Amino acid sequence: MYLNTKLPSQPIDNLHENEKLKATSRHLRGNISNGLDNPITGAVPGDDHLLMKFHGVYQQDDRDLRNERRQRYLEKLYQFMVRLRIPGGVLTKDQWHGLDILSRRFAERGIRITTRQTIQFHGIRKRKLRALMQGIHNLGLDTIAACGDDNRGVVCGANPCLSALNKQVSELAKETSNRLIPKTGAYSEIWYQKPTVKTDNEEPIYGDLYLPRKFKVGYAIPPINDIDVYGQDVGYIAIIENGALTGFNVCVGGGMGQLDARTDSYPRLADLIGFIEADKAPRLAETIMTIQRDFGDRIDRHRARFKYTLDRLGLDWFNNELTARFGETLGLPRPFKFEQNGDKLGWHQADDGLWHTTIYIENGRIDGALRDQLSGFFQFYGGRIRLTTNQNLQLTHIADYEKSQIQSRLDDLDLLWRLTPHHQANHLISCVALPTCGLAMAEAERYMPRLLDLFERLKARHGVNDIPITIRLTGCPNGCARPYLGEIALTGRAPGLYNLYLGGSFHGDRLATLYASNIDEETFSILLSPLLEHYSNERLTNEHFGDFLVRQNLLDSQCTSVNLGTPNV
Ligand code: SRM
Ligand code: SF4
Repeated sequence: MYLNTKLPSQPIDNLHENEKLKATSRHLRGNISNGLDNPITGAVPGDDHLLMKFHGVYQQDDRDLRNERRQRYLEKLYQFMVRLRIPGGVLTKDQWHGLDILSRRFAERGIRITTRQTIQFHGIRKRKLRALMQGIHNLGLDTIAACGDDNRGVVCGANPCLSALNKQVSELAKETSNRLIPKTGAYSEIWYQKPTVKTDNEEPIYGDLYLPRKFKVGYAIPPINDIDVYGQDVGYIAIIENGALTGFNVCVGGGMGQLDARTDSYPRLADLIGFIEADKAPRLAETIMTIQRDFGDRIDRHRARFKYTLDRLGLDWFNNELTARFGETLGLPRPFKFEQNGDKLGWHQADDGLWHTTIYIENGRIDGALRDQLSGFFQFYGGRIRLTTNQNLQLTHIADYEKSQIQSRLDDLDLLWRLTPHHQANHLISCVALPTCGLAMAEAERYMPRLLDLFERLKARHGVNDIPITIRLTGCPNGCARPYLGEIALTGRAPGLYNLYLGGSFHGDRLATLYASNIDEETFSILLSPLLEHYSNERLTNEHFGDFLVRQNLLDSQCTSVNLGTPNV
């Protein structure tokens, strides 16, 4: 039976297999420890890889090598991806230095900044996992709940112009994350090999079944919607009155993931439901999460996200349930304005009098020469660091007297151009996809430089090269680069083929529409060219591309489709 929910009781046998696994896992212990010590295979036997996600660890294999290994009768090249929990993306310089060393010692493909402003290491071998996890622990960091059916990393806008405010809000993000992480002793038992005493109330919030599915909370600081607040399960929009934070507008039920094969799966924009005072935000997030815990679908995992719970039970029902559980009604939403969802580049002197700037990192991937350049830079750097949800690295809290030194140092290391790359680069994000992501159907990160080049040439041909347009690229419809909030998006269908979405807004408050299916690169250019031409000739002053397409009614699907064949990735 359900152990911690108010749903009509369901026998556990009726629920999805993952629910049974969680229920019998002894709070995420499973047999993970033994699996790590098993030298026969590079994988973790049985279903324990599913439990390891809650610990921030994903079992993967190198998909580039699958065929070759199959032909040689070898098991897949199993390896692990480790995702850190870094609420608000805030790191010290020493932590960065430590992560750099760990990446060199344990990971392949360096450091990867994610679209939820944390760091992933790819390509870790099983026998090295514990040492890596202990290394992360020694830096004062952890990986708990970075994946799994729990509250994931809590994100916070990295608006460089509002640094004092950012400090306040990112502390709330941290408080929210700490409050909502699983409390099981399994994490330190398995990774640090420290015995813990298992109590009856080991998971006071989650209970034995944890959540039906992942859950995401984010704090945005207007006018920048870098976190894509309408794509979060719970999105908070900071309300600043007379220069001070008064609280947050509250949005619920956003989400990107969809399956092309299921018409009852879809991306959803969050609904704005009210206003809450700042200090109450973490508790409100917990209350909303418990509603999802108790009413989310535990039978059909594809319909288990909070957005479907809301659509199934209705916003009125939800608001009543929230008031009953939270003990008070939310206030009316307050005015705010978003201007963009890309990062704000260049140097900015913020409300704390200090300087902040963003280093553009293509795809968030820091490897090879770039990793060495950054290592050199950080040996000298005295300020602080923030990761952004656009996969960039922010240098923060730099005093006046340090700024020119930093500028020269960045110049010496050939990093200076990264503070103001070409407009378009800052508005294109892509997910990891191949070779590590098990769900990828097409390339994303590795294809992104070519797409950027192609798109910049297209824009130049139509004389709109100086106008930023958001593009999102993903290797499948799951939406890890939040494609459906881009003005243009390509989501992978098969090698070299993508679905094309158009018409999201520049600041991420309108969903893009499916415009063409299964298109290749050439068709992308053919379809985009006339639209860019129209845009070039007929746009209003300061009108963004997505808004133009909507105003001109140019979003009727082209229904272009090519024969898919059998994907061979
Ligand atoms: Fe994601 C699954 C990578 C942000 C929606 N995502 C995955 C997995 C773990 C594949 C898997 O389950 O086997 C990918 C690992 C690839 C790899 O090799 O590293 C993966 N997701 C990523 C990252 C690294 C993309 C990136 O390039 O930065 C992002 C890590 C975020 C983090 O630090 O926590 C990442 N994923 C997102 C986002 C964006 C966000 O949260 O702001 C979304 C859309 C928002 C949402 O959740 O609705 C997202 N990822 C998904 C989904 C679809 C979920 C759904 O509702 O259906 C999956 C598939 C799943 O969970 O079944 C998925
Ligand atoms: Fe993998 Fe798809 Fe997410 Fe890209 S969008 S990382 S291909 S799950």
